[in-house]
Amino acid sequence: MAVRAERLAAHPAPYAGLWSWLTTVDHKRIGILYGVSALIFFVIGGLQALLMRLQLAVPDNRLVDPDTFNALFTMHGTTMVFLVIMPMSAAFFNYVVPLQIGARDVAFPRLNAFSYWAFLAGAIMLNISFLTGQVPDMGWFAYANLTGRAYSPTPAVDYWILGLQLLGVASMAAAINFFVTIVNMRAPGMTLMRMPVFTWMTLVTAVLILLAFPVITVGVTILLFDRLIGTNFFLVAKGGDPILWQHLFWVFGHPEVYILILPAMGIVSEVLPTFSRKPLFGYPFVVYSGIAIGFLSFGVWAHHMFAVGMGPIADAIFAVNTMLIAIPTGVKIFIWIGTRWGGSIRFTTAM
Ligand SMILES: [Cu+2]
Repeated sequence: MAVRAERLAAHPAPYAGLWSWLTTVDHKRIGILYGVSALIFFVIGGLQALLMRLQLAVPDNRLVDPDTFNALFTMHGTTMVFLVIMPMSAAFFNYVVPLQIGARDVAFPRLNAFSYWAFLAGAIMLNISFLTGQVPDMGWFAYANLTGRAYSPTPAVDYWILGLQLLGVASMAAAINFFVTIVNMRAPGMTLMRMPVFTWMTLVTAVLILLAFPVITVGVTILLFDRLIGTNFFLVAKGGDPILWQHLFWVFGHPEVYILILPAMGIVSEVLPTFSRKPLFGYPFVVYSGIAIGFLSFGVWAHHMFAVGMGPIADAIFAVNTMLIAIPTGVKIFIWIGTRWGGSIRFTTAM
């Protein structure tokens, strides 16, 4: 005890002040950092949306010029996906998952801090374009040829590319961290099918991030090569294929839809039983439907590309796969109804 007290005294007040927030590797504090950052970018993204709606409120409005509108549209989309919803999910992963599985922290606390700061660096890289006046304006899905040197000669697209690369590294590091944490660090006796549903959805989301984010990270990297060192991946005039970009973007972009919504579905599956004072109705179905959604989410990306002329067979397959996702999603909806059925529901603020 004496030795321990001496050691503690040698580190006076380790958890105070700004420096402690900048150097923290504590999962709850990193969760708070993610949450606060997400709310700040939510305000920025919301203001961008507000300007767009004001422009559209009356005919022949001249509030913003067309190029500014394109920039608002691009930055709003990218901000909401990467700088608001994903970090808001990360806030809950960090704060809640170690508590739910009885772990002292995530598996790699320093990597966790690295994820947050890489995320913030990517967010700053993207938004610093407002200061230089070269704001990305090619659409948040960045279709070729609009991203080529000929149509975007300024560094605007490069801010977007470098920002997304940093955000991709941050997300992949976080996904590895949470995958390892959930697989290896559960309390004794907590089998997979005893895990809380939010932890389950975090695990599925981590797998989706690990499979989807390498695609976009490689995609933006070869786009950077096209722009900076003259390769021809996406430029049709030089023998490249602009449709290749659409495939790379959407084979990431559609699983991303479920990377965004599965954590929220996990939260709903925790909140409803708590405030209905009943256990979750059909726990295994909630888990398996979440896994099914994750699996199917990789087979639907070309529903964003029906206009490019892939042919009736490909169009039909992607249309049918897209409709199939309605089944596990519907299972979840009915399970949420079943959870509330006959419960004594409390409408608190949290509910
Ligand atoms: Cu989609």
